Amino acid sequence: MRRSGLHVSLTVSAIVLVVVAQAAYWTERQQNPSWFPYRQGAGDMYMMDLPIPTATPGFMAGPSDPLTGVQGYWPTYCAVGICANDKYYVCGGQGPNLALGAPAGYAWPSNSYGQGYSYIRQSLMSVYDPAADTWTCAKWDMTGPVPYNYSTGTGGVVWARVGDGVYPGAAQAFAFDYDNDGTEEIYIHGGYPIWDGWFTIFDPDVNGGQGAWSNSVPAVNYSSGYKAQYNGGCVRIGSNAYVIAGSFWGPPGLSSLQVFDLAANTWSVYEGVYSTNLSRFGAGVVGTKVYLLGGMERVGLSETVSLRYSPHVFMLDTENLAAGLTHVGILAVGVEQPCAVAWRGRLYVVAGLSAAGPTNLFQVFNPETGVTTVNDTPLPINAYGGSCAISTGGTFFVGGALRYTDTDGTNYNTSRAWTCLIPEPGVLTRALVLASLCRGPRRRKASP
Ligand SMILES: [Ca+2]
Ligand SMILES: [Ca+2]
Repeated sequence: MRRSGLHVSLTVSAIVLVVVAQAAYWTERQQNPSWFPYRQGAGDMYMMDLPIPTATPGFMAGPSDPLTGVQGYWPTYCAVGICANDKYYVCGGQGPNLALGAPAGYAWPSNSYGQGYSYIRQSLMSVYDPAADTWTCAKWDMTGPVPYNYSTGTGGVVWARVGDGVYPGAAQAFAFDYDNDGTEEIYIHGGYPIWDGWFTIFDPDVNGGQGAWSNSVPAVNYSSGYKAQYNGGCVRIGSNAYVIAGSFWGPPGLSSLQVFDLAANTWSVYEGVYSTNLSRFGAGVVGTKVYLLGGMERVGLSETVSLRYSPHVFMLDTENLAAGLTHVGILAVGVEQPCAVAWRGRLYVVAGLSAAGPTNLFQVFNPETGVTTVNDTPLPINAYGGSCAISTGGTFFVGGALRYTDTDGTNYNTSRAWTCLIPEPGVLTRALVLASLCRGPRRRKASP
């Protein structure tokens, strides 16, 4: 029998929590200017000879407007997000391209070499300073951070290598002070199409503060010959990096694993840690356990998709690698390419592509119970493929690069970015109410 007094008390508490959450939970930050290291002109192979378009009409009116601008603004998605050195780094990703559809009124141009905007692999390097609310971004003239995966052409002109750039997804990077100089290096594993499966490493405090890139030794081949990875997971525990699942990683149809010893610069290979290949999931670490949340599941040599928008949560116990991946729970709503982080024993999963389209859900998975709850604090837009990271103090960064579907049905990349403070476990959460979970896409107001 329910006691009416208790019932009233709980209801009032819930209302108060909702009001607090909705009023001040997500703070929108400056948008990532996402300068892309192309220069207008036609004098060099691969140089863009058309204005850089953007997939977010109306955002950057003026010099960087896609119809009148000359260079620069280039929102991506599936880029990595890393918190390090009190900054938030956003790197790589997919730029706007033909395969993803064109916004109404825009057509994707390509350069006179038949390359460029129709390409699915582009890269960027942007650094956000949360204290100043400012970004610095890679540029073709090399006045910003050194671009990721760049080439230098005639006259020292810099651009991303056509066909390079990566979309590793948000779950394939971490920070680690490798040389113990007090500055964390950024490690990005694999990405498409880095077939050697190595780590690309950014050391931010060299080269006059513009940083420099290097590579680890390549990964070790699996029996299939594969050793690259994208849309997979990569986390660090101590001085070991665990690189797991994803596409083009290990024998087809299986989830495999490699462990990279950061100190010894050596790889260890574990084939077939799960009978299905997982990709497009979120990943996080609690203690010595790695969690993979949501994503896509594939089986067999042909990599047949067996499950889109997986609700499954898998766990890898790094103290018992032989046990492989264990199914430990489900999400409230299955999503691919969510923004996922771990903090103080919980896994936080924001947004993602669900069967009903992009969501703004804020799901919280408790590995102690295997139960997922949903915060009453949705991201302000429905999105997926977003960069994300969490600071040591519990500030959750989402965006700077992400994708959403607008009310016209078009997919847009956007560089909008938000932060929130992760709530303590058990606070600001409520039981799952299915009817209210998936909200329809919203049209974002054009910026003035
Ligand atoms: Ca360092
Ligand atoms: Ca350094």
